[in-house]
Amino acid sequence: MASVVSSASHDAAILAASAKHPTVPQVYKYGTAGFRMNADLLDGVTFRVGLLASLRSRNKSSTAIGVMITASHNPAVDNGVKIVDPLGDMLEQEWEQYATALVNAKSDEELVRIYNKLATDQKIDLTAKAKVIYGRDTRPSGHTLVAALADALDATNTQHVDYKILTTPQLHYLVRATNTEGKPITYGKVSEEGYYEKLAEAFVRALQGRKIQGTLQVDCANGVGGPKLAEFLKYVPKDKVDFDVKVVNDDVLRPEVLNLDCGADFVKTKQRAPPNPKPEPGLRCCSLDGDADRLIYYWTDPDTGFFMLDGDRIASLAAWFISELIESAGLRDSLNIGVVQTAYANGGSTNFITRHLNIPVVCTATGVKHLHHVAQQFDIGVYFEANGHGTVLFSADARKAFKQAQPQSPGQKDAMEILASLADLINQTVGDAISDMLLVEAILAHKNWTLRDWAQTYRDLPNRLVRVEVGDKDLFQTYDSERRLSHPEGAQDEIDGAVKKYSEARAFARASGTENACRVYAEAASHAQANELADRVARIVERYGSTSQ
Ligand code: 16G
Ligand code: MG
Repeated sequence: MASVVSSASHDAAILAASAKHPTVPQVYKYGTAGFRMNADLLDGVTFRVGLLASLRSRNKSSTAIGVMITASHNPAVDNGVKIVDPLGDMLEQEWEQYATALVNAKSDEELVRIYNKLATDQKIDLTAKAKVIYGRDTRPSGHTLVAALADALDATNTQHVDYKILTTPQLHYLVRATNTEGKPITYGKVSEEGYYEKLAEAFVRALQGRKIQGTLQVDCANGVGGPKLAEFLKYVPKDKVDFDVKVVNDDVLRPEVLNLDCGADFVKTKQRAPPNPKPEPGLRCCSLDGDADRLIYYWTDPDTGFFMLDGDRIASLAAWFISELIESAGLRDSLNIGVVQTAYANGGSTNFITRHLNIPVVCTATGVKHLHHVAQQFDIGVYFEANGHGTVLFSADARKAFKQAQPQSPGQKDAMEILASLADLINQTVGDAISDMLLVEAILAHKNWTLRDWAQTYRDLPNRLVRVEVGDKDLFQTYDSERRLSHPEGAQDEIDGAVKKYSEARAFARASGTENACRVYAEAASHAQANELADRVARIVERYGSTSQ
């Protein structure tokens, strides 16, 4: 009750600003990637996200909160808005429902009521300082959405900084850098330039003079990754590193070509290289997605066609390289390492990591936030989704050990120095395609490997992913990290029955978190078996999806 007077003016300011940013009536949900939909629906949504971000900042001792405007790999007409917490990770899950409640308020008055109730329930002092920083991808709709966000921040007396066009991981970096500025352990300079400097410097250290073999062709999905990668490359010292990068699909002037027949999502879901420009056979290639937080490698071959190295392959490579370094550094007994995957991870990768590398694998539900939190429980937590989103997290103990342990031999010293450089090179807040790409390039250089050498480390099990239309996807409820269905009753028994008919087989069905459909994944010893199993399970899902309506 202390701030009745100021809260009255606060209410009036929000009401006035909100009147300029109405929402289109429909049910909104803060999903795995925040709010994401056709950009025409997002003006009022973004305004309300701004209100929540200011509350979140006040709830978190006035630390800076991030807001990213992007729809990643979605078509150009879509956009999205999501909130970044003070350490650069995704918004705490409990707050997702508050975002959903604010955005679904049916009138400006109800909006103000929900806003104030949230402040009271969370004991938030609305007169405390608040700070929000934000960025957007290259979508033209980002302009007006940013203006809606700024209106909410002004109405709530929130200090704000517009970083304009950024990759999603750059915004995450800036949030953490802002909140650690002046602290004993800082994350980096609070600027886009600081991000490039940190990465370039760590890349040089990680390479330890090793040569990068041949050209790397990077498809940037005609998104924000193009200009940002070009900018980053200016920071790589030519006298120290010969990094020959050919940037393609970097047209950000024609918005309609964003993610069109190119980018990491295209390559992963279509299982082929982007048609333009056609990669030269044998050339080392990779693709980023529209906001540069996913990475997929591949090459084409006149005889064998196309070979893809996805998030599972990157996780295996990183876990292998880092665990070897931990061994060489003599830190095996003091630091634990683990890999986090989702049910979509190819069984071939899981077997390789657990049986060959002897590294534990934990499976979580789909969505980066789930993987991130589990990875934080290890000293070194490697997490990747098969779609190419992921990173490696290093605990404070691990960083200390890399810097302070006394090396007993030149080999140990080298290993510790590489580990320390990787902890700077790899984005600690979220999956970052540019940073992950530098990690892969550094590992390949150390091992003197081509993509073919990397691909030979294990064999993927043939697999198939199918999208199944159902009346109501929410009928499908899962447990065991989305690997089994608890509802509709009976469906899981039938899936189990189907799986038993095939060798080395596994299958699961889950409701999508981003669209009204179910997804079915199946893998088995041969392509024919995987396809057949996927079809059978899809039919089971279809049947349960329609009879239960
Ligand atoms: C979102 C998630 C991604 C996940 C995908 C699954 C984040 C930032 N993004 O794009 O990690 O793989 O959803 O989509 O968490 P689905 O639920 O439709 O299969
Ligand atoms: Mg993305």
